[in-house]
Amino acid sequence: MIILKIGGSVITNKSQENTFKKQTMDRLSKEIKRSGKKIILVHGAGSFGHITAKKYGLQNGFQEAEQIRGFSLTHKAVQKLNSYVIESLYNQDIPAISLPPHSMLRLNNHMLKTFEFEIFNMYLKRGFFPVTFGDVVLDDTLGISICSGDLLVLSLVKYFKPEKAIFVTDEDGLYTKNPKINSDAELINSITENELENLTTDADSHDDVTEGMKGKIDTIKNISKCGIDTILLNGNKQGRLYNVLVGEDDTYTIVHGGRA
Ligand code: IP8
Repeated sequence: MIILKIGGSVITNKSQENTFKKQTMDRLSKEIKRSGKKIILVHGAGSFGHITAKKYGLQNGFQEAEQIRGFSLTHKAVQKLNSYVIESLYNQDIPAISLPPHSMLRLNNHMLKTFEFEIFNMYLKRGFFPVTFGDVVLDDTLGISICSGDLLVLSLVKYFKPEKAIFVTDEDGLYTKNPKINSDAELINSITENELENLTTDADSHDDVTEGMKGKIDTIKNISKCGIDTILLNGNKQGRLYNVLVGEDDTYTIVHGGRA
């Protein structure tokens, strides 16, 4: 089984609120279908969640009554994006089922407290294609908070020990420097968890409330510590997701899981 995250930067236009990149998602759905792989899919929020979450300061926990409205509005937005993703999968005859985090997990000071992992297992066993996503959630200390897709991936990896974790992003993989602002940045084809420690990242957060690239590297380090390989690939390039799903060669970065 594979844990697959499709980043919000791939399936939404991050600079324009609530814009879904349907063509890109439809192509990725086809590549998923063609691979025939058993997958748990996680997707990010992109411009359907981050802008409202930031406006209402949801990442900092409950501070004022107006945030309750912000929480609902943010959930409504990410749920809408999720419905578009699910529809795209259905159109490829993939039996997608939506598992919204707000109703099945709780955080405690941004860290995972409870998560009904077994529901994923039960749906998988019955032949469904579980889909979850970055969402607003309850937090025992902060009252309310955000659960990023990356935290979901890490938690699912720890529980399910999949054959690999895949991050579909809008870059070819990991670079020696942030490629969006450094023209001499070089793509890293293969790297170990130890070597990741030395990788510096310039912030590239757009309006992310969930830390952007720095957070992603921390997540990948933790996935590696579980002994699982992580692959980062460019979802805007046709066929790359399919090739990685079925284990064929292409352009990407592989982060080798450290065998403890
Ligand atoms: O896009 C963030 O999830 P991410 C979720 O995976 C919200 O970081 C609600 C902003």
